[in-house]
Amino acid sequence: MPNNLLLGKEQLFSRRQLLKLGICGAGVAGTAALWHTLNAQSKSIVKVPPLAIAATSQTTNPMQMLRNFDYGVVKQENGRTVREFQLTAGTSVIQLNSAVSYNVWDLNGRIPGPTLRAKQGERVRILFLNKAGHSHSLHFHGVHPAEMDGIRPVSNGSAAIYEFDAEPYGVHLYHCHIAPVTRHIAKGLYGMFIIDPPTPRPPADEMVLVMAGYDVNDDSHNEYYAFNGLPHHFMDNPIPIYQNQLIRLYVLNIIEYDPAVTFHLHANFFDVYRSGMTMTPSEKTDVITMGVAERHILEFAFRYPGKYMFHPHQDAIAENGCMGQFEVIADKSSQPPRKTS
Ligand SMILES: [Cu+2]
Repeated sequence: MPNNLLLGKEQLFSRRQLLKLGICGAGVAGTAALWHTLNAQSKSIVKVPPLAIAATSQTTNPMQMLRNFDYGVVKQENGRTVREFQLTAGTSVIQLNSAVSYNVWDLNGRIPGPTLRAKQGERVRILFLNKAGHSHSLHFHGVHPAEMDGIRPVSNGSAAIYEFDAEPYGVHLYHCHIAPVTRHIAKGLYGMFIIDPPTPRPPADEMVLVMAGYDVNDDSHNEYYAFNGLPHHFMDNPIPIYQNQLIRLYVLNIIEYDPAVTFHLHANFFDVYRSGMTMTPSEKTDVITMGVAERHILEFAFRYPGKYMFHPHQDAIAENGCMGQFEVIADKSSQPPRKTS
């Protein structure tokens, strides 16, 4: 078990260090490669409409982040699959609307941070480099030893390595855990961490929706809210999906300052897989309450073409940016999925 080793950035990202860590090697083999192949095959039978990604800042591009998963670099070490990720904290300015810009902390130049994805039982290694000006850290939800808990500050210009086994499967998250934690999270240092189950879930059009808030005047209240980083983006740019296609939403509520929000889907009901930690749904509903850091898998298919909204049912939160819509495209050849009929 390596320590939570603090390294200078030159050391961490020098070729020698990368070689030592094995990043430069190829080494993708065995079950991990097979898992990728099977994933690719199952995705090929999922109907995903062509996506027009609107030009926004690199830091906040909700549509691009929607179906974007970071599988890291896979290799074999001592007979085990190790999945390595690199996360760099930085600073940037985002444009919340035509009049309001906001200074944020980002991870790999984006808010939310990358959606990291591993398979249960793999070894996960995260190389964290802090270039964001203040001390930060990465705390992962899941099961791991105390020294990997990510509460130790990583000073500006320094790096740390977090390493642990990916368990249990589910929809988890990671975030900075440096005080005041509320502020460090609200300024952008968070992302989703998906651990896939040993037996893959059925093929679906998979998407990530992260609900977050922005306190732009430092009064400990949010003035703006967003899905995937940018207020109102999915209202102005509806998410295209196909009629009768199974949709799998990975939804995270990381809205600080508000104790809880709901997630509501118009004209439909969804199956709930609480924390993504079951293979069978626990309930079917059209509105679910989510406390801070709660996250679930929600599955549904739309029977009828058209535009359908989704948003927290606290309307003030929705009206201040946490609101979007699906555009269901007619597909006469499709049949309703068995589970939503
Ligand atoms: Cu921080």
